[in-house]
Amino acid sequence: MVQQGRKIWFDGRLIPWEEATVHVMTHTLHYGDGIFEGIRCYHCSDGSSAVFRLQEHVERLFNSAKILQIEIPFTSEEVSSAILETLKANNLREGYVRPLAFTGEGGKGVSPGNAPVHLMIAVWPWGAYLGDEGLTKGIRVKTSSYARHHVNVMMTKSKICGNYVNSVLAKREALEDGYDEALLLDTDGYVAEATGENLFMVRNSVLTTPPGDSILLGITRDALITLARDMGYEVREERITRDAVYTADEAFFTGTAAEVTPIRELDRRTIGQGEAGPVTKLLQQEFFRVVLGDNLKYAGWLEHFDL
Ligand code: PPE
Repeated sequence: MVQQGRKIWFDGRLIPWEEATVHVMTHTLHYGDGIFEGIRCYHCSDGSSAVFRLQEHVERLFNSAKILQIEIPFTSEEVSSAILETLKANNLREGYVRPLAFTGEGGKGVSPGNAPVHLMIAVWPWGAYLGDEGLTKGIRVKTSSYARHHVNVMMTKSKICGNYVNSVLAKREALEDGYDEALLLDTDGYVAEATGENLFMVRNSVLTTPPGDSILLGITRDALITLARDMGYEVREERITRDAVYTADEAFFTGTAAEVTPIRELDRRTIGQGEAGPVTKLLQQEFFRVVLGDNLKYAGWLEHFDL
């Protein structure tokens, strides 16, 4: 259970957390036709707070809605200010932001018909997604028995609620088998992504990450590609096989929730030295400098606000 916030923004109004409820006939509850975002806000070194890449997340929210063909009844400017308003109303200096648009009551059967589209924004404190130890020492990963969606089965560029049943199945399997996270292959058998993270591997100081075919184009992935290139590393977007990861020098996951999490083992093969590798550590360090406002080169990625 998440540590709950105080207020939730629901269709334009801030209401108490406990009162933000929906009817059981909510269309999205039955068919999964909603879309969401995951955003982090950090307590910066200068004492202010900042949302990381707010504009890109809001843009992806609207693109997700476009792909699913639902109309968010607010403008992107309204959504951005509502996010900041919700953080302030909850007095949250650092934590996670979850905007979710969903179809309500009205449609019968699969078609949402004229069901209204609702939008809610919840925020809560959220520490290291894969554990503090995972963030420093690395996590153990298993290739999933479930494949990631084929590009014509689900729209993988959209954060559609229903897409995540695949993630729930894979995560449950990995945890029950004693691992921290699942790695999903695409339907051609190449490495796609994890249940909520993108993958990078490092070999001879060159970074490789799967191309944007059947994955969610992560905003953290994009940040890491930019940071790594600016630091002088070569970054390739290329298909990767699971055995290439087994023999990589280093591997790590990226995601809003997972931030930059080293992978120390995949399918009982130790990756590199079985700990966070030197390139991973450097990039992780740089990532945290950026989100905490300590690297002004990327100041444009931070939307500062004061409580
Ligand atoms: N792939 C998937 C499938 C995914 O869900 C995420 C985010 C990413 C890649 C990384 O994208 P980005 O956050 O833009 O770097 N996963 C979100 C959901 C986590 C959850 O448990 O819910 C997140 O990290 O917020």
